[in-house]
Amino acid sequence: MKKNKLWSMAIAAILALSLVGCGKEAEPAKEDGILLGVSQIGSESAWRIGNTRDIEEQADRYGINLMMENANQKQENQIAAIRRFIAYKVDVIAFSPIVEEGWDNVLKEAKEAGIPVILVDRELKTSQQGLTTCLIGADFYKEGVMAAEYLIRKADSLGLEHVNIVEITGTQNSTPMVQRQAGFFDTISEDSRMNILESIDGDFLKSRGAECMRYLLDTYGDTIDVVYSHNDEMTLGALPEIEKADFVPGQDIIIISIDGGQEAINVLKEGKINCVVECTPKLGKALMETALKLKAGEAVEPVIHPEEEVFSDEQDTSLIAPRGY
Ligand code: GYE
Repeated sequence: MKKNKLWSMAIAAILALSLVGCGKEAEPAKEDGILLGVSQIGSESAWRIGNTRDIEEQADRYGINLMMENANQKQENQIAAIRRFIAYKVDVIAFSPIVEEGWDNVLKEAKEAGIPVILVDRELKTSQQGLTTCLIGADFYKEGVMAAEYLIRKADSLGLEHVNIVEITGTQNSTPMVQRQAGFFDTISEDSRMNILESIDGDFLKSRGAECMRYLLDTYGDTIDVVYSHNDEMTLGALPEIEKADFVPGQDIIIISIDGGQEAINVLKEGKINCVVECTPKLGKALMETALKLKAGEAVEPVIHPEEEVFSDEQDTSLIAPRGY
């Protein structure tokens, strides 16, 4: 990072500190002088943008000074950001690892510098224990299970005898990709009607969702009964391709998505998506509370999973409250 950027952040931090206490009384109590470095993956989805906004809002509420960097979907940018946080001597580091492997060196550097690291949203694998303190994020395995359980109920209600599924997955080797697939596969493997035609990497991106869907339609045509997509963005990319191929999404093909952003919920209400498993991006409050505890030297919960639900055509979708992301 350029020096002048560091200086402007330092000035912003000082300004933020001097403003604490001047404004209207806010709850929770604002803490003095905590600096939290957050490396965000990128801006690939409404989920991610909502997550970034929530972290910024909650840092503000708690009076925590935030250094937030966007890695534009690149692991090397995340590693470089964490190194800058260490050089800057932040109190706590938080990040959402884009993939699970490849973090050992930078995490050892944080440990040597005595800076605790919180995992937000996604997990990682390390060669030694104790390089991170805790995980604040969704139970992705359970999301996969909930998606499959919906499909089994849907197949029952339609009286289907054989169900051909295509899966558009999130970023290879990312925790939500691995666990959403595992939860779904483990659950459908108990139902002999279920058959996976192909799983294909859509990288959590809308453009890739469209490309994958074009390929899947070209390859499997009208044998596709179900699209299981690991996030709303890829689903929203796939739907127009299904329509262009003269199929009616939600009727000819059962569509199952994950995240529950407003745009996907609107499409669920129109009937073109059948089921959306919620994954909340609102992890900021738990993140701030955990960062404060770590700074105070207190013990923290090793895993915090938010509660999540399923939205589907089994319910009155007009009652779904605005989602906020
Ligand atoms: O589902 C997807 C995002 O890690 C839970 O990443 C997150 C996933 C989310 O880009 O939309």
